[in-house]
Amino acid sequence: MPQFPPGFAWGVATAAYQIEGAVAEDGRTDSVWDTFCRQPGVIRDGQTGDVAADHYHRWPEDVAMMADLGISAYRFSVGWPRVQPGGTGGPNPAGLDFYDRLTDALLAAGIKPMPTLFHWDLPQPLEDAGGWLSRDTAGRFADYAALAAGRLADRIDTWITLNEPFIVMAFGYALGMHAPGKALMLGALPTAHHQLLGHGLATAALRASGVRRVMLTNNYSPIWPASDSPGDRAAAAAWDTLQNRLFTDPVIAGSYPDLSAFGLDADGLDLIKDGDLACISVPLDGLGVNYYMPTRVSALADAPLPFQMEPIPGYPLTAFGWPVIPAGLTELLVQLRDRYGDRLPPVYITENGCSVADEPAADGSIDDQFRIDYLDGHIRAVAAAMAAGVDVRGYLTWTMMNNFEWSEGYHQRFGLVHVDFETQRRTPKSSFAWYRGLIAAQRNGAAGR
Ligand code: IFM
Repeated sequence: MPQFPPGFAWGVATAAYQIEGAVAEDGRTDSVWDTFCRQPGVIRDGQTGDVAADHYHRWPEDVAMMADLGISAYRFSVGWPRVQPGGTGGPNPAGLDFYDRLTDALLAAGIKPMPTLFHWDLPQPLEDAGGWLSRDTAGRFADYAALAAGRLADRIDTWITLNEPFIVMAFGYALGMHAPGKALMLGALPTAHHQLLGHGLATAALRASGVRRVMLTNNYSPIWPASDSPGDRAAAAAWDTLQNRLFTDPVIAGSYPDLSAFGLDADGLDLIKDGDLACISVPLDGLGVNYYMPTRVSALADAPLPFQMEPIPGYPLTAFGWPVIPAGLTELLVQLRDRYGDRLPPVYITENGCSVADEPAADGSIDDQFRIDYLDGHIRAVAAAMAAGVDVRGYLTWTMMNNFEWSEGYHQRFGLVHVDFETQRRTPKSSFAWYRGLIAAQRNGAAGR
C-alpha cells in the first residue's frame, strides 16, 4: 500500500436514520423515511429504521470502537427531525444534546466530527408542503443549518450540507423507490435546483455561524457507453449530465449543464431566480465524493428518459450485485479534475464500501476478506488518482457498522462491524482489524515499506 501524505484523513461514514433508531424519543418526529417505511411493500420484508443499530443509546460503545479503529475523522449525519421536529420553528434542545454529547466524545477520542446536515430524513410536514419540489424547503434547510451550527460550530469546523442530492431526485422523486416515493420522472427536476439552493443558503448560514469549512457530497460514477455507437455515446453523455454534472456544474462552475438531451433548457426554467446561481456557486472548501461503481448505459428510443442501464459483466459482484471496479474511482477522480481544473476544491472520498453476506462462523468470528480486497483496491485507486495530480485529502469508508440500507432493509451488510439486530451485539469483522492496521501503518509512516 502506498504511503499517503501526513494529515490525510482516514475515517468512516454513517447516517442518522440508518443507525440511530429511537425515532419517537426526546421530541423527534417523523421524517419522510418513517412515513415511507410504513407503506406496505416498499421496503424488503417490511423492515424500518425504528430501532436500526440503536446508536442513539449505544453511541458511547460505538465511539469507543471508532477510537479503537484509530480513525481521525467520522462523518455522521444530523437528524433534521430530531433537531428541529417538523422542520420549522425553534430547536429541540434534547435532540441537539445528543449531537453535542457525540461531538464531545469524538473530540475526546481525537476524532474529527464531520456532520452532514441532510442525509435524506426530511421532516414529514415539509414534504406535505411540497418537499424539495417547493422552493420554500431551501430556506427551511438554511434555518435548520443555523440551528445545528449555533450549538456545534464552536467545536466542529467542517460541515457537509447535502448527501447525494442526485439520489434524492432520482430515487425519491423521479422513480419512487425511496422516500417520499414519488414517480414524477422529469417532473422531479425542480428538486435539483431547490436542493442546490438549499445548499447555497445553508452554506451562507453555516459561515455566518462561524463554520470555517463547508462541503457538499455527491455520488459520482464514470459513465460507460454500452457500445461505440453514436446513440449509446449520446445516452452515456445524457446520464453523465444527470448524475455527474447537474449537481456539480452549478456549484463549481456557476451554471447548469446543457439539458437539451431531455428537451429542457435549464436557464429557461422559471424556477431559477436572479441571484440563485451566485448563491449556489459560492466556493466550497471541499467536495465529498461517494463512489460505488461505474454505470453502463445504452440508448433507449421513444422513452421519456433517453437511456437504460446495462449490466457490466466480467467483474466480481458484491452481495448487492454491484460490480467491483476500483479503476473506476481513479477514472472518476481524474475526470473531475480534468472537467473543473483549478476550480475543483480538495476532494474527500466521503463514502466507498461494499455489501458482503456476513453470517458469523461457529466461533463467532466474521471473515469478510471480500471487503478487505474491495477496500484495498479502492484505496490504491485513490493513491493512483493522487499520483495523477488529483488533490484528495481523505478517505472515509461506508460504513462503520451494519445498518438500515433503505429499501433493502437490513439485508445488505456494509459494516466493518457486524450487528446482531436481535441483541444489538457488535462484533468487529476481519475488515475492521485490516483497516485498523492500515490506518496505524499510515500514521507511523510504515506503509509501503
Ligand atoms: O447506504 C447508502 C448511503 O446512505 C448513501 N450512499 C450509498 C450507501 C450504500 O447504498
